[in-house]
Amino acid sequence: MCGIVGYVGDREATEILVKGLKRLEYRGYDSAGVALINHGLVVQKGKGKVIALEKALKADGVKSNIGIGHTRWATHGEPNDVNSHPHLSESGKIAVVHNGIIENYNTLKKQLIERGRTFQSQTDTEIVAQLLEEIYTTSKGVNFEQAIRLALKQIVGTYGLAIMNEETPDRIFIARKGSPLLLGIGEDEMFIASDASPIVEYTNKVIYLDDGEMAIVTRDSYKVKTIDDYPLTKEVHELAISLDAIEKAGYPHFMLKEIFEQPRSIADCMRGRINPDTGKIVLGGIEDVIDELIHAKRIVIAACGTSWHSALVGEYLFEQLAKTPVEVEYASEFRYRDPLIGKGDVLLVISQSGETADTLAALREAKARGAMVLGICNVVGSTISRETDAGVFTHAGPEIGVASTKAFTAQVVVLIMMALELGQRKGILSQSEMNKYIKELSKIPSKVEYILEHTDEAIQKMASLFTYAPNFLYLGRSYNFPVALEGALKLKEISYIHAEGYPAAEMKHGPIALIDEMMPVVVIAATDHTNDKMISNIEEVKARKGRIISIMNDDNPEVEQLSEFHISIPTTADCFSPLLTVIPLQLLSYYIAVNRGCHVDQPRNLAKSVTVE
Ligand code: UD2
Ligand code: GLU
Ligand code: MG
Repeated sequence: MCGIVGYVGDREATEILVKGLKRLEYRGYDSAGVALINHGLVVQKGKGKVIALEKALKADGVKSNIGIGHTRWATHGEPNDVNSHPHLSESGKIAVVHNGIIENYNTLKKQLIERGRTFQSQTDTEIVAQLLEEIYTTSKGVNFEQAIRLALKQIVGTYGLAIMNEETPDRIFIARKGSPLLLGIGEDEMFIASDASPIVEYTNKVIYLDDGEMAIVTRDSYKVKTIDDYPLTKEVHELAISLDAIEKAGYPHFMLKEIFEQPRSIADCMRGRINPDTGKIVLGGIEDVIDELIHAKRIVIAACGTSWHSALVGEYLFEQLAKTPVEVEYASEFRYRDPLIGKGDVLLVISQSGETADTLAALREAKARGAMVLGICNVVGSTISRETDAGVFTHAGPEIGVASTKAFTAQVVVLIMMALELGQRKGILSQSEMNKYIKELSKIPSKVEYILEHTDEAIQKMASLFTYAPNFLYLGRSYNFPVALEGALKLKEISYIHAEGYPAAEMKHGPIALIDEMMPVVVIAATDHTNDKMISNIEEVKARKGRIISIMNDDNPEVEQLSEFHISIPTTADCFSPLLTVIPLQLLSYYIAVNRGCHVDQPRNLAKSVTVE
């Protein structure tokens, strides 16, 4: 999920690698490292900034004309020196850098340990180096390139890989499945990178690897083929974009990039955890505490901001699917109000960064009072993930835009998986219900993709009509009430328009007074079991001449007829609906903010992770 860079040519590789890693720093990372070949393989790596790596390399003074480098954003194993990349095979002859997640690494690791291999790290990546060496050294007549292909056949998951073997010191092997990789072609030199930012200053001729492809790269040649050994002739593209644009993968803002990343981040979050074949969900992170969770008197969820909205979705989920009572608290309030919590209770905290000060304080408070504390965090190794008794990582990849988007959907996916697993283990959900839910859950990434493809243009048009609206109202019921809050928060955060989210029926008790022909009202009418009620609420708005924008399921003629604008999205189970309905709202707030000339990625007065009380 983070950065890869590679070089082979006549120049000093360390300089190009270090510079390249610095170019990749914008993505956020926790450790960095390089592997070089000078007679044998030499690795320098560690936790912390690229500048520290640079110093260590200078001190070492290793010279080399070939190397691979990596900035890590941990998914498996905490960020520390040992877990940073490159990873070596047991003999130290093979080095690997990897972006992505090897889903079946545990099974492979067990097999390799049985064959006598010793592992150094907790990462999923190390198995690639070890498996490769195992195949290479034990299979007769298999050269290194063939060994790579055989190893890749055994690997399940996503990868962008760059590999070196000291026995073939003139070449770098790369392979891609799900994590981007490109090859930059120079004069008697070649560059490898996970995005173009590290190589744009050296060459503008690039080849983009597609999924299922690999390449063998030397200073003056490259061979691209499929991992089934079918040779390919790839188009050489010309890079003609600025560095800034490259860092954002061609998107004008990180926020938009992250919105469009959601089909991937949601799939990554579910990877290896849901199994449509067995109808089971296994969250390794809560395995040890599942009994305590099953017998919990109640779950209190504490969070701030967007995470608090996913917490509210969590309440509906746990109460419906697992019949466990839930209360949701603002972390900042919880800690100061002498809360009633103790043994037998579970406090679940949610934080993208895992560093949110109020949330951390709430967890310490609950822990001190004897509750079990669980976390849902995006950043591996963060303070909250370390101080909780157990938890689940969202694996959404680094989120850079201040307004949270992909972290929200990943949090909701984790809550869904937790509620389903708990519901099944408590005997509340039957196997056939589980099968149905899991099947539907596995379709969510493609449904999100569909929404992004089919609604983006209409939302842009709509946004231009409402750019200067001074107020917005967002209404939702049931699972989509928290989404109404989230839609309003997104708009406030990045476009500075006053917006309120409300439970649709509650509107009658106050906010309805605000409605006139100037007021845009976004109604999230995509929850089946409240559809009729929602229609009445829309009528109430319409009777007061409010301008209705509805987010509705495909084929809902009544809602469509009542709306001035409507965005149709695919149907799903009610309890999964927030994962789909929030997408158009993220886009709407984004385009309005852009039209208003706001600083989308760094809105005024806001910080990405709020580490003060
Ligand atoms: C974990 C490991 C993975 C592998 C796998 C084996 C990590 C990051 N993941 O993936 O490497 O060993 O298990 O099946 O190393 N945790 C907290 N608080 C939080 C979030 C997580 O305590 O807020 C703990 C959690 O209880 C677990 C560990 O961190 O012990 C990793 O959590 P995970 O969600 O990545 O777990 P899993 O099984 O998907
Ligand atoms: N899954 C690998 C790890 O945790 C790679 C992470 C990355 O893409 O940086 O080490
Ligand atoms: Mg409740």
